[in-house]
Amino acid sequence: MKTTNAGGTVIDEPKSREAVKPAVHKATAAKRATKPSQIYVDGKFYAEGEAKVSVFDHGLLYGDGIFEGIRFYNGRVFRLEEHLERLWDSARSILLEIPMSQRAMTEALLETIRQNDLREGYIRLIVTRGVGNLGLNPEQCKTPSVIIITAQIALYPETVYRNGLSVVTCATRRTNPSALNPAVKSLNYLNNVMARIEANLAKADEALMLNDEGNVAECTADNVFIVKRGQIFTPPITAGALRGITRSVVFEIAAETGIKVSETDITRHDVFIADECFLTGTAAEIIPVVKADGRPIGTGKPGPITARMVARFREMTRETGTPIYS
Ligand code: PXG
Repeated sequence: MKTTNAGGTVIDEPKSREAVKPAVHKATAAKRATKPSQIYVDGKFYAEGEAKVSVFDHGLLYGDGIFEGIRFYNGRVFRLEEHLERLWDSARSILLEIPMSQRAMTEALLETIRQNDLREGYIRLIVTRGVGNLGLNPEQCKTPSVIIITAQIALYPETVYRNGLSVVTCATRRTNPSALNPAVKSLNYLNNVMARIEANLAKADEALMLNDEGNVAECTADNVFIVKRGQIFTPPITAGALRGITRSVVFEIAAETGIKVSETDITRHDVFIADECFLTGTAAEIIPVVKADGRPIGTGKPGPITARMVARFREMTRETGTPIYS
């Protein structure tokens, strides 16, 4: 999937086989030609060509910073509070002081969407360690930078939700939590990028990442779920998974529907013998997986529990969230 901001910048999402082409909206393309995207940098808005960070920002030099990917639907930001909570948790973990309150951040986010006149889309919220010198010591960096970028998001075509994705297990292990905890949504995504490259080389849609124990951690930008005999299983955060916001929505939908969810270690074998498998993430939403390492999962088609999750998730995204324009 690709997201394109109003000026045409493309952000690659879990990429897919050739049949999976991003939906490009013509009206959006026309608008793009006339109005460049407005990007928030430290309290001011800049046209995208003018929005810049210093080459001495430690976000660039060391990946020292944090981010969130957030979606808005139908004029409302989905799960904004949860995203901000997670951002603040990431910041605390790496001793980064976000230079504004959560309330002010909410206003900055909403104002960025308003400046871009959008009702549906994607927000990339970034907090970098800020400008320092060429040494890695963060004490050099006096003021963190806050950047907010909005993008038009192209959903996977409906066929992907109907036909599902393929995954391959990659050799690149998910970062050991004692080295860098994957629960911190940091700007250091090289671990995930290396896994993504493996998926690309294998011509798969996504990479299944294992932890040092050989258990499933997650995919490169999505949490993993399997369904077996009517129950749902997903790796615990301690297995090296991000505490995904979409993941937590799946827990809610399952509770509503009376389906049991267990956070438990999952092996590749469990994935191979699952009745269903799906991935969750802000960009991908809830997306079925029908093949793992060449083995069809279940019937080789998206299963009924996955379909139910997708349908209810879509309802929730339409009906709930922080209003942008009122
Ligand atoms: N695992 C990882 C490693 C992630 O980065 C998820 C799971 C899913 O979490 P949410 O909260 O989105 O349900 C993520 C999501 C994007 C993007 O453009 C998102 C992520 C990383 C890179 C790109 O949405 N994080």
